[in-house]
Amino acid sequence: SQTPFTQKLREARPLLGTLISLSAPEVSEMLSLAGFDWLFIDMEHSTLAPADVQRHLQAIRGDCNGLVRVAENNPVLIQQALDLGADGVIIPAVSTAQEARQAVQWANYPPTGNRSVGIGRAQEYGLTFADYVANANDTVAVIIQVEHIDAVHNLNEILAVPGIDGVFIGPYDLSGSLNHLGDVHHPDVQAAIQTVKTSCANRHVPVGIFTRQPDAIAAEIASGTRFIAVGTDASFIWQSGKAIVDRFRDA
Ligand code: 3PY
Repeated sequence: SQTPFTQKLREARPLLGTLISLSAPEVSEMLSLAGFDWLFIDMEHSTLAPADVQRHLQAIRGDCNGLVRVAENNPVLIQQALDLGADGVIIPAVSTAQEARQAVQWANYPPTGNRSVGIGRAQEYGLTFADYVANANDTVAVIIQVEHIDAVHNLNEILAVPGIDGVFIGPYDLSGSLNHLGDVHHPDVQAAIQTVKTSCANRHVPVGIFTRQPDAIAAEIASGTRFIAVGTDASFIWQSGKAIVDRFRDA
């Protein structure tokens, strides 16, 4: 079984992941075999249904964590992703302390929270129910996404909410909220990102980020980013295919 993502976040090693958007479980099997530390399985912007996500989680090999981004901050979606056996949930667009508190509550069993009790893959269909319930509040990662300028303004209150295991910056939505949609290198967007990184560092909250650029990984690690999602499964396929087609055309 995998080292809990919450434990990996406490260690010093930076964690490299990528976005999973395609439904074939072989995609997660291949990328975990390739050595990614974690996979960002996306239910917000993909066709992935719960059964697809479960197959991805079942296909992961080695010490790679499967984290599921739910479609929205919602108790049913969070408990469902966790019952499928996700090592953690990524909650999109958390912009207030109240929203952060709700996410933490919905992802944790009583008495910490009010996650509903189910018997699914996470509990080995009931075989290890008691063990899972006893440990889930410690092992399940609750990652909130900071991806709106309102969240940056409310960050100190958000980070004061107990039970947040990490903050994942969404540069693209953040750029949209600053009226620079897609221009993640715009100084306003970069300044907001730096504010988030500094506040998280001050509070010892691990920070993660999405980037489309493999060249950006070294600088992210140097600046203290603890978990990085680089590119998407789909982008790996079309970029490799297009590079071959372009070489053929140029030949
Ligand atoms: C964003 O950049 O907005 C994202 O959510 C990417 O994960």
